[in-house]
Amino acid sequence: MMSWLAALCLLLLQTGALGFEIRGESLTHQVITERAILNTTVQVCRDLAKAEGKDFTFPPQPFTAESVAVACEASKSSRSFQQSIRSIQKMNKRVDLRHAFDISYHFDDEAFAGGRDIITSGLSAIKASNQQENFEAAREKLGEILHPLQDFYSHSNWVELENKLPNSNLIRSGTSIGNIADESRETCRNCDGEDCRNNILEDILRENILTSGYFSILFSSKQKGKCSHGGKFDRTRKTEPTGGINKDNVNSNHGHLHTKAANMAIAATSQLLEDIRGAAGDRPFLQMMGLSKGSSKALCFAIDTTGSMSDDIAAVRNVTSSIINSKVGTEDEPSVYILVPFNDPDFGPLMRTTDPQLFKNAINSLTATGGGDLEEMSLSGLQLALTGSPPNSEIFVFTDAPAKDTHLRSTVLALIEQKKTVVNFMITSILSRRRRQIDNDQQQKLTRMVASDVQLYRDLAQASGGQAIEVTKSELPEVTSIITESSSSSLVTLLQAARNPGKAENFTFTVDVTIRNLTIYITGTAVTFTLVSPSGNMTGSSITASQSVGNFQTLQLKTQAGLWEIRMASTNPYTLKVVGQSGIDFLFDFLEVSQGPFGGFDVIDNRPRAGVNGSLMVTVTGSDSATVTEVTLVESLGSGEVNGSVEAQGGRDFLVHFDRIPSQEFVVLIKGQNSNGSSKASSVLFQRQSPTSIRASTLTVTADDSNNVLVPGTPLSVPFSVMTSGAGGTFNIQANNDQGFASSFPSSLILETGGSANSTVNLTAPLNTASGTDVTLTIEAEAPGGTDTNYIVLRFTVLETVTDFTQPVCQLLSLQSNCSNNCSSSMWELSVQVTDGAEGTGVDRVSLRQGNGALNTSLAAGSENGTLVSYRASCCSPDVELLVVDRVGNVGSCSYSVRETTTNSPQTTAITNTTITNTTTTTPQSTTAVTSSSTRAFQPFLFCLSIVILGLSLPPEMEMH
Ligand SMILES: *[C@@H]1O[C@H](CO)[C@@H](O)[C@H](O)[C@H]1NC(C)=O
Ligand SMILES: *[C@@H]1O[C@H](CO)[C@@H](O)[C@H](O)[C@H]1NC(C)=O
Ligand SMILES: *[C@@H]1O[C@H](CO)[C@@H](O)[C@H](O)[C@H]1NC(C)=O
Ligand SMILES: *[C@@H]1O[C@H](CO)[C@@H](O)[C@H](O)[C@H]1NC(C)=O
Ligand SMILES: [Ca+2]
Ligand SMILES: [Ca+2]
Ligand SMILES: [Ca+2]
Repeated sequence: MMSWLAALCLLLLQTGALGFEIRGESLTHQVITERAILNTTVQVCRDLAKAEGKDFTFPPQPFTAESVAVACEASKSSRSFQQSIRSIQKMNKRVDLRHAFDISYHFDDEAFAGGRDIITSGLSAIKASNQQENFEAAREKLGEILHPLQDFYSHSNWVELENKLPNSNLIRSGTSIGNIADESRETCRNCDGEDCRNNILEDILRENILTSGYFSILFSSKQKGKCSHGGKFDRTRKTEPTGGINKDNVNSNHGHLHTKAANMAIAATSQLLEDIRGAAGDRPFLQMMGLSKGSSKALCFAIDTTGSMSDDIAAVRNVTSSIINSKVGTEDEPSVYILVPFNDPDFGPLMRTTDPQLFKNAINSLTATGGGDLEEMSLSGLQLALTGSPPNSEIFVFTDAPAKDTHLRSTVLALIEQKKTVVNFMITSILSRRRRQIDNDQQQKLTRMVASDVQLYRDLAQASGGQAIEVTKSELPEVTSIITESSSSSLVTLLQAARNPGKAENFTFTVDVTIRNLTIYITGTAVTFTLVSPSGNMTGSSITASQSVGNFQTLQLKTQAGLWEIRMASTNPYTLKVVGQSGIDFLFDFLEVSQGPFGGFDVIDNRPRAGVNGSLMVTVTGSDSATVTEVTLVESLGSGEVNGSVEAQGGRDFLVHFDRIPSQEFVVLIKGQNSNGSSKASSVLFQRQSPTSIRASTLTVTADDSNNVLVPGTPLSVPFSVMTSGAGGTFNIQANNDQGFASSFPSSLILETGGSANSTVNLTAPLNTASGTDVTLTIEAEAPGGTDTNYIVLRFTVLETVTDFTQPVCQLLSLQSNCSNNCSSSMWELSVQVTDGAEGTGVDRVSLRQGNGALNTSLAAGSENGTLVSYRASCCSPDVELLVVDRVGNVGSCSYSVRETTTNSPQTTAITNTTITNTTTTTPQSTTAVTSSSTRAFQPFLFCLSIVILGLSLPPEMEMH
């Protein structure tokens, strides 16, 4: 399949421009998305500050992720905020690659109902995910639905109709989107170039009729009399009426309206975000954005709860208490606490909370029982911890037993790479195991975990940049300090290497002035080394504290900026890791030339291609002035390295090209400068390294996850394909999901050399699965001989079909006020009944959007779904806005006010006019039938073919496709 045609196609597409840029005056989907997120986030933080009686200072315009995080008192989570924005942008951009020909995703061809359906059903999934705190799933879906929402303003004539506000019914099902042109209604006249400004027919404009441009990259035919999208990709632009109406960039047919359309798209995006915020609540909304008050880090434990583990569990209790006691309320407080118990045959469920006390209780209620034979379900537990924790987390696995579920090895590796999460194993000797009734045979085996069992944990730890710490149960409390240290929000890795077998080697690393608490971790037995500080001091005087327990050594160093050296002299296997605390770190993603019609680059979500050239996007976090000067791919287990060429992309993004992606596993090492002043002398050299080891592959695994919603009880078929650029043969296939849902898939596929094969995974969620449940499916393909694997990680949201699209309504029962001129000495109060209607899902939450009085809610007696709300406030706070949310996240709002009007004479307190406003947001109700969109999906190579045959040249990327 990967024929000369595909190769030619790739070549052609390489002329496409890069995706992440801001071009000239035109605004991309990326910029529109970021601006709206920053804008809405600032509002949320301001409202929260206000509610807490704190001052709030708006950051200077234009906002940046950094400045907004600071304003939100969440400077420690600026990295995860940035990463969240990036992931939303990535999914937005991906719509142009995955759904290039689905008119509904772009509001082309007057596909208004289909477009709105994508937005509203996506919105339901986002709200359900947020309710279950599955924020990653929520972000991905958000990116996907923002694309059509934003395209509406570029591709329809909403702006030409001189609307001043976004179309808020695009986010509400069952409402009227507008007066949509009939299929037979002509909407445009011929135009060319400049005169396209006025190509929409006058009667369309006069009668306020909604239309959008027709678009096709393959066919020139379109509905008679209809406007085209226009632009070089659109073949319908040459069919009468010629020309187009898109506002994708300033040079488009309606480019003069580009800025207006883009600003409207920003406002519409803000509106949608506001709706999500209303349904989720302010704190959960910020969590979805990756912002938390304290650290951005999760505290995550996967704990073996089988019989022999009671000592270990006691140690976990201790460390948990000490972290919670010392960090709650500080900026190092974990953003979320995660616990996954595992046993045999059971594992899970995952427990996730932001409440430290609940977490303590959960750990306190763990008991050590059962487990049967020696091996336990450690990898199943770890899998759940990996999928359930935020990206870039650090997980601690406590066990004293080998894994029973070793078939999950490559799944766990895939998840480690994909989430860039660090996994540490705390392995306790099982010498003291007595509690089980076991036969003699097993008793023999129970002396100690054999080396090969431990090696699996060592390999996983090493690949993730973590440690496999092996100690006795009595030593365990001594090594738990590593948990406290690594839960510090600003932990960065300077250097990391593993050697097996060990070999004498000298490692150097640069320590910059921003680094605090420089620490070296070494694992291995009888590892000897010499440390040389920048001032030339040998081991000794630069070490402020050291500890050695089991196979694990910790050295705390006197932090001194400059070049350090550690000379390892050992021939025993070892791992070496140098960490510190600093605000400056980086994010990275491998890129590939996009297979979509618009060229550019797409982010690679799995292993990059081995042995060929490749590109990497690096983003510096925690500093607005840092630049990257050097990026190197360093083999994790050897000393080979590949240097890249670095191109600044503006902002904090750097694009790096490599002639060759190493075939051995490697880490990403960046070096750069942070100028914290104007003079060169004050610029600081720094180095950072990715903890995660990356593997490249000659296999490619792709899957069609365009339907990423699972209806309980209904099997979902997920098509996937496997390609190899190497030798053919029988490729083993595995598909594992973290929820243990039923699935079926072929155990192997046969590929020819350089060939590909397609198949499907069928996945079914049990009937009783809660809406918003997240399931992560990992599909892996293994080359013959097991030498090479690649994978794809897919996320699905379980969602019961939503039938409730209306928000709860308020009914004013009473309003009393005795407000006088001296407002501070008088009060007013009101009583409201909130209901969600007979067909509704019921009132879930009532909260204050505006007003600082006291709110009380109680279930109304005898009334179905009703909630009684009473509100009492000082007359100095005469307005109140209630936010009323139902169980599926439809958000309504009700405003009331007692305002003094027309009292000019200060003495006449008796004659006060009080206006009582009772506004409930209502939505026009109409029963527009929502029909599914017509899809014109083609294989990428097919439209490449058409480009070749038609001899189209590829223009630079459009801003809003
Ligand atoms: C910013 O957000 C607020 C509310 O979240 C919205 O009213 C306003 O229109 C947004 N500003 C822009 C420029 O979109
Ligand atoms: C827990 O900590 C307390 C004191 O902090 C100590 O006395 C106790 O031995 C510890 N227990 C374990 C199992 O680490
Ligand atoms: C490490 O450095 C020391 C001192 O410069 C040198 O004597 C030694 O040969 C080096 N070791 C290796 C393996 O390069
Ligand atoms: C560095 O470590 C010490 C002791 O481990 C701790 O007291 C201190 O708070 C740490 N410093 C920072 C900046 O976290
Ligand atoms: Ca056990
Ligand atoms: Ca067992
Ligand atoms: Ca409802």
